[in-house]
Amino acid sequence: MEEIFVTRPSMPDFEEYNEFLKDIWQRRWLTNMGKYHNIFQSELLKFFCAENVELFVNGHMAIELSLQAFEFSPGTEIITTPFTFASTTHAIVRNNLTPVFCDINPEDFTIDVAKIENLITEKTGAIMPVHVYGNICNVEEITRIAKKYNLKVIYDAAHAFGEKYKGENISRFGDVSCFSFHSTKVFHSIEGGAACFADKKFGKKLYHLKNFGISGPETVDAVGANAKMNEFCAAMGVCNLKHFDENISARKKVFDRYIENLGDIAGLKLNFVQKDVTPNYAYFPVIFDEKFFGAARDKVFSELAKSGIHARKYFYPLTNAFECYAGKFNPEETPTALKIAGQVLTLPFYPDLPLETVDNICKIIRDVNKL
Ligand code: T4K
Repeated sequence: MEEIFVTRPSMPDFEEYNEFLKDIWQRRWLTNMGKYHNIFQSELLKFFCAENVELFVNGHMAIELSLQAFEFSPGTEIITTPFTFASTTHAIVRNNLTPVFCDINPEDFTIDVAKIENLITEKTGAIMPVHVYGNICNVEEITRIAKKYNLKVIYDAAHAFGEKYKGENISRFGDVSCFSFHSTKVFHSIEGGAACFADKKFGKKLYHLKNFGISGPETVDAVGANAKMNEFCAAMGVCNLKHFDENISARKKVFDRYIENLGDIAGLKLNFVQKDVTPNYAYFPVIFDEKFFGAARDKVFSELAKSGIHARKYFYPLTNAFECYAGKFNPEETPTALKIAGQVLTLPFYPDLPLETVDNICKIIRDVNKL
């Protein structure tokens, strides 16, 4: 039985990547801001239409070090959502800051902007919303709130690579937007990440923080980490960037096929393209409402697994229900997120997923109630 996973990395031609490898081999410059790091950075600058881009070893470190670079005092409250990957919440906690969980809206699962202002206290320092599944947050309202209360905005844009809102690249919103280039993402550099931001001084801090806080041969002026992107990853990024558009077109075909197959089934909520957004078709989440569909999410999950189809429960459990945070947060305070986390399944979704496999996955879903 062929195993089908939730995603599968897109690969450039081996020969294409090999050309970069030959050069790296010969030059023996493997990491620490080398030739391909710098080429990748300048290509991304154009791609993102960003004022500044800093590369990282992964998306998590882009978020964690961005938070550190703002130099919030310990215990500063960061308003965020629990319907996300571990990274978002961990980045806050690892900076000795306090996550304050705002609920999500049931339409696109991003932060419920109507609930943000009630959570603001004198300890609030920032809002950290997540463009979850590539669904874009209400950036206009978030900007308005942040201005009114003088808060920073740090977007977890791990899923939003290449997207635009009203024609403007999504990297340009907030004080900083952090992207993931992990192998499982729409665009990858094996492992990798980037932060996009306007403030050059902030960028200088980020650069130091990703290299141990070293600012000169004899000067270490911050307690930094090692979060540099190596040359092999940067070269993969340069290669894959050339194929991004064709990748998105292929994803759209898979997306359309899912919609065709599942669009008319009662009790299923699909993730449609948002108004004014140029999408990247990053994930294919489906919400199973047991009452109307007739079967629970977990039943669908296990029926698919019997056929070797490994859908994932992104994002269950909520981060505010993680064992490592037991007793600290209460998931009941984010009831919509709690409900959605119990109903969601992200289906296999990648550019070269055969359309017949999509049909087969959808048939299993449709037939779940007959079993
Ligand atoms: N913020 C958000 C909202 C995020 O979703 C993430 C990461 C981050 C921040 C942090 O960004 P990074 O620091 O990771 O750059 C995966 C990814 O590892 C993670 O990047 C991603 N979010 C998350 C949503 O998904 P897992 O634990 O589910 O990965 P794993 O190993 O189970 O892989 C999923 C499936 O992909 C596998 O079943 C098979 C397939 N796969 C995976 C890899 C690694 C392959 O076919 N080939 C591969 O090389 O987290």
